[in-house]
Amino acid sequence: MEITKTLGEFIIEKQADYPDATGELSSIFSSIRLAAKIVHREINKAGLADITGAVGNENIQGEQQQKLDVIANDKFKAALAARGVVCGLASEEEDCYVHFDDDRSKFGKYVVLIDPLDGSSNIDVNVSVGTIFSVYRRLSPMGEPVTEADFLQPGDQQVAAGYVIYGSSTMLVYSTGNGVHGFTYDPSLGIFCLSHENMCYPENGTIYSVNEGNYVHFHDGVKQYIKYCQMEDAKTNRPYTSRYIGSLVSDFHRNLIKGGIFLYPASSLHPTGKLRLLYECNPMAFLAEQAGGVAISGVESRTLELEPSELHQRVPFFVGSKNMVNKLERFLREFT
Ligand code: AHM
Ligand code: MG
Repeated sequence: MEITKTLGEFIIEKQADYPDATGELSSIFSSIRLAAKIVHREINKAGLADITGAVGNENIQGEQQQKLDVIANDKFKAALAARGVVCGLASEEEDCYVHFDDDRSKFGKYVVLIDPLDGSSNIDVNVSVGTIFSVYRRLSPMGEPVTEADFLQPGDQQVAAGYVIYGSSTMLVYSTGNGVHGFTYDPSLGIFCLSHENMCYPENGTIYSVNEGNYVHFHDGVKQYIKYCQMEDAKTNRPYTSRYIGSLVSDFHRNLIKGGIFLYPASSLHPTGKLRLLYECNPMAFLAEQAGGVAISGVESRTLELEPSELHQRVPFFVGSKNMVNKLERFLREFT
């Protein structure tokens, strides 16, 4: 790959578009970039070091914490705390939000929400996982402790969002509300290089991604849409291809590049859906919309406009190519 620009250079270049920028957001990206490199290193030796498997604890949502979940959470938290630019953090792996109260951090104007290692049940079987992050401006006065309200903001208030995919190569993909850009990590140089500038969701696609094992538990609208995907029709390139990794970042990343739809509906198993609004759905919805895609949580329910009620809230989530999500919405409207 020819190296055009590094992530650091790209961010500095973009910062020049905002004359009032103080560099705090750039520092947040530096922290995330550093932690991502460390997590990349840890994941790559996961089979050798004794870091796969469960810790033996359950997190707040009753799920087994994997060792790498805990490692990733610690690394991102430490990297963000060290630069003193973030006043608080909420993580899928922490029961409550964290307030950084050293002299520099407490005057930081941003909070970060993070899913440090999404899809972590895939680590033991060598399947791609990811980190998802989002950044908001704090609402509480600077210098004061952060409050829960700083984190319970609707997704359309995000200042930045992104993910790191630890796949066949490691990539960092982010948006600050001005398009979506992807950077591939070169481990031999230790730098992220611009590889996917201005990523755009194809308007149509032929991939649908859903845990079809749960089919019997889905509502009728989703069932009918899945049947539609499987029906033969040359004009619309159906039947579509079914692809489901079970790792949101990987499923999202593939569909963003190739065109497709990802579904994690509510069901009798997960009455409010499984994915977390703050750590998973909102950042992905922000990226999807920035790339020209659509993200909804139901009929006429744009995910980014949902008012969060609690830190670990779960919602149904449908995201992908514009025409595919719009079609799904028509099924949801008609059959539920
Ligand atoms: P996690 O954050 O505990 O890893 O769970 C989220 C993951 C997503 O990455 C993925 O889309 C989903 O759970 C898969 O769930 P399921 O196994 O029910 O299909
Ligand atoms: Mg997750």
